[in-house]
Amino acid sequence: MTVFTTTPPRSLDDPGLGEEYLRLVGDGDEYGAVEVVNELLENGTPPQRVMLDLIARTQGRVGELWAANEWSIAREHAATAISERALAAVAARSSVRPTRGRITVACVDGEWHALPVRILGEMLRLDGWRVDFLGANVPGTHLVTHLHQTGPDAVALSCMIATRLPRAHAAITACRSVGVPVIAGGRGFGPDGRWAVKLGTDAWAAGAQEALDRLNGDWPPRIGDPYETAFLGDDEYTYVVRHRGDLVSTALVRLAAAYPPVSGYDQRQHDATAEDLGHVVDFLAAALYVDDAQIFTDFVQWTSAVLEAREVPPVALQIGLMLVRDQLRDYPAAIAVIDAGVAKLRP
Ligand code: B12
Repeated sequence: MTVFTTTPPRSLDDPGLGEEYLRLVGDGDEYGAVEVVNELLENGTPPQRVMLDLIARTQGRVGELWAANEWSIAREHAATAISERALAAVAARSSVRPTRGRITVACVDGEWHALPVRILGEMLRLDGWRVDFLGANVPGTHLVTHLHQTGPDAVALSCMIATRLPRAHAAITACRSVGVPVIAGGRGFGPDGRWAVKLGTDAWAAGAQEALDRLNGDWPPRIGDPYETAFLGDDEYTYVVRHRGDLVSTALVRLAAAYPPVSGYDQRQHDATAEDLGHVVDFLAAALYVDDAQIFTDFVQWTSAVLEAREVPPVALQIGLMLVRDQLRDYPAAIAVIDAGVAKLRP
């Protein structure tokens, strides 16, 4: 007698599915990852859940593994490419005729995290919106040209890195000036979207589902005077931005004397150090722009953890911060922000 055994269909509620899917994207197994997605959809799993509870959640794990130095940048890139394929597979199998209105979905200038906002775009499409997806790194002027050409009901603007906030502000003001309300999202706008409010957005949402809820509520909002929130930043912000190159290069030159291990760095380590010092100045500028040291203290805590995972001790970051600080003696707000950052470092 032949006994047939059938494996039960996969479900998002399977405790091991998240790990299995992470393993597939981590192994670069595009075929396997897409197969899981297709199977879930065939079994009746809502596409929204596949996007949020599988693809988005896995990307979060990918970020943690990269930050902990367990996965290389290349492995993260490969995994993200597979997530994009998986997302395309979801989109290909679920089509909804637009009934709600038209929305432009874009990342702010200099923002390369296109996948989070792509997920938002697909969620909006499934909710009946006609979506114009502009992707990563959209300069404000081009965004406004697009608004003139398409006349959307809203702009959904993503900022995942707080250093892009000044550019986000310019884009938000420009969109509102031409009468198009802006909903903002992404971790760059801060906890509870607190910096989005400062930049004058009409709405903020933590995630794609929250954005749908907000847009299905009392939308469109009445756009107030866009110029009421159009001006932020002061002399200190302007000084730091204008002297970014000098601040970084001077700190780099002085670093060899202040932190001797640097003299043994290879080219790759030198480049990474220069990039890190660039981030120090960029996050400092963003903190000055919105007048909130938390942007900088969050950055210091995060960078210190990332560096420690790569065996760079907190004292190296501390020295880097002090070398930038030494060049800003006449700028009390900048000094206060850097001091708040230094205070967050483990002794
Ligand atoms: C993939 C990835 C990249 C890729 C992006 C490729 C792509 N096509 O997207 C690349 C390699 C380009 C990249 C670059 C960098 N990255 Co990166 N990246 C990631 C990673 C691993 C996944 C991003 C993702 O897809 N997340 C999945 C989505 C679904 O997550 P989500 O945030 O929950 O998404 C929801 C919300 O954000 C919200 N949302 C997003 N946008 C919007 C917009 C609106 C209008 C609304 C309403 C909602 C909304 O809705 C989404 C869906 O629910 C994250 C880790 C993470 N936890 O996200 C790091 C991460 C975001 N990156 C990080 C960093 C630091 C960087 C770099 C600075 C690294 C470097 N040293 O160069 C650069 C910055 C580049 C730039 N200027 O933009 C950090 C940010 C830390 C911080 N301080 O905030 C993270 C958190 C990694 C980590 N654990 O440390 N990155």
